[in-house]
Amino acid sequence: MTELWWKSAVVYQIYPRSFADADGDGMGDLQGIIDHLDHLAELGVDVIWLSPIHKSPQDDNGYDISDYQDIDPLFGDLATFDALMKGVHQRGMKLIMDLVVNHSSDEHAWFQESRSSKDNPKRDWYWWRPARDGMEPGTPGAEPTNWGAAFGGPAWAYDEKTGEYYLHLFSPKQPDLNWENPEVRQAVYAMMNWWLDRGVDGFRMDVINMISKVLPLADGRLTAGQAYADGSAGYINGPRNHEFLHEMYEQVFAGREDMLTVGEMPGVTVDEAILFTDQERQEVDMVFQFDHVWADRGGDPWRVFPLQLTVLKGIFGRWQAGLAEEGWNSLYWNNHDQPRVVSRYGDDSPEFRSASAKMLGTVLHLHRGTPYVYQGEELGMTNYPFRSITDFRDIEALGQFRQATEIEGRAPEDVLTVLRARGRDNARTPMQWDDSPNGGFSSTTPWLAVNPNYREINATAERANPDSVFHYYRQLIKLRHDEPAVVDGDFTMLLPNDERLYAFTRRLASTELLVIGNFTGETVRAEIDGWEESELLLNNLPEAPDGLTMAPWQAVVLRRTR
Ligand code: TEU
Repeated sequence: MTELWWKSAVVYQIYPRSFADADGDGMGDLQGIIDHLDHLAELGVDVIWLSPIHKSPQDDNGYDISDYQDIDPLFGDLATFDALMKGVHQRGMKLIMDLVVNHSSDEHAWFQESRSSKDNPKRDWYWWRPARDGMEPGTPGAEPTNWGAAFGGPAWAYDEKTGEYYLHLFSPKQPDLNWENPEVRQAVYAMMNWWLDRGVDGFRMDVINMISKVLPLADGRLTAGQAYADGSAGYINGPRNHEFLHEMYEQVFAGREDMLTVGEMPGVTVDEAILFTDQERQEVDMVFQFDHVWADRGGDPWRVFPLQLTVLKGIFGRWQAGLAEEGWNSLYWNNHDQPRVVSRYGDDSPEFRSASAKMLGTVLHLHRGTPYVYQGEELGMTNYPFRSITDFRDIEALGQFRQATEIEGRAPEDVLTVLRARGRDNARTPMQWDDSPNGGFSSTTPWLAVNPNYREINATAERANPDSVFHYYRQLIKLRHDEPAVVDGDFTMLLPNDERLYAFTRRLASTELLVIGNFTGETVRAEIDGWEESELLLNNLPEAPDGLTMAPWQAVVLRRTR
């Protein structure tokens, strides 16, 4: 059982740029993290995942790496990294790194060589292709395929030096590595072993279900009104994805103990996830799926639909059932790419912010799987009140805004409405530590504005208040550590057609837990029998519940034995 320690663990994600600025340049850094390790130890989390801190031109805030084996000077150096790792381990926690190897930065030495000439030995380390047959290289529409890039524009950049295009599924400064080439894979595995030998405990693998492309690369389907095609059929879960991850396991993780690997996989299906996470197949321990964070977007990327609770329950129900026997779920509401969940699926008004943040935490953490807490979630941090596009810093928001308004002709105000609700900068505003200027994040103006609500919502205030979101998250994390049914119990969804209440049971041997969360601002009675004699383990409101009648945004966890 020792290799499955992560089933009872809770992971905390740090976005270093926005966590804590120790050197006063407006940007978070490694020393800032060291200074706040006790906050995380007190919260009780088991693992810290660091978003990229490697050397990078910061085109996509570090998801564009120019040296995989060095620290960006913005964040510190390797000595400070080692000190951080030591501090984490001393507190009984583990540290996992981000692994961004679907693509590198265009400033990485590998790409510099690759682009230098057609016969360079590293030419084939990236995806180079000539212009479309019969078209003038470098002219609109001459790209080798019609795919769009995630941050706007085509997925191919023309390079005059050699007269060919290179593939970039994200920004032009993030060329895709060619995993078909065994030298690329060996270089990646060597780099991973170097970090593990240094003492890190595993990896979160960025878009790792995009590393295998379908050959030959071919046009995708064009949708009316969109400038570029969705090429995802050509790169999501390609034919060699499982093979590559198993090879990585053999060359990096085999023989190492107590590692944690989690693959970020946009568009992954339940059936695929079972294969990726079945321990016997030796690929990864768990995946990040996206269904529940895409539940409010429908088919049109430029519309926001109100959440339908039955849809959300359908999604979680399928994932819980699908990975019940083989494989394992990860559980998250938030990360550095998602808006703040209390603003998205809860109610961030002063009246209900705290209750709804706790309710959302309860429902998530009581599922079967490993929960992830994103920095500030434990404080109930909210979305930012963006006024205009100039308030955004994210390459995705800026790129998509440009494409939607300038090329696709959408109304700027409509596009802004969606970016306000869903933009990634909502998650990236600086951590709110106290009520001093800049929220205690930095002594100077931060790279991205602090949410003006930092005077009310901050770590110091949360820690001082026993009824806070912070102390409630401590209880949730402790419950996972103490109650085996939270970790290993089976899962049964109740009231699947109810649009207001989220309810389920977890059962392990003679212990059964009942979890109910009210997703509305109204009082709702749960029609569930047989829990009169149960014990109340958790309740997110100061008042005791009235039987199974749930007050606005109330959540309870009950336990019975039979
Ligand atoms: O994100 C992958 C991804 O699919 C994103 O495009 C995400 O779905 C989208 O931004 C949501 O709006 C990973 C990283 O988490 C992200 O920060 C990087 O920008 C991206 O890969 C490229 O490395």
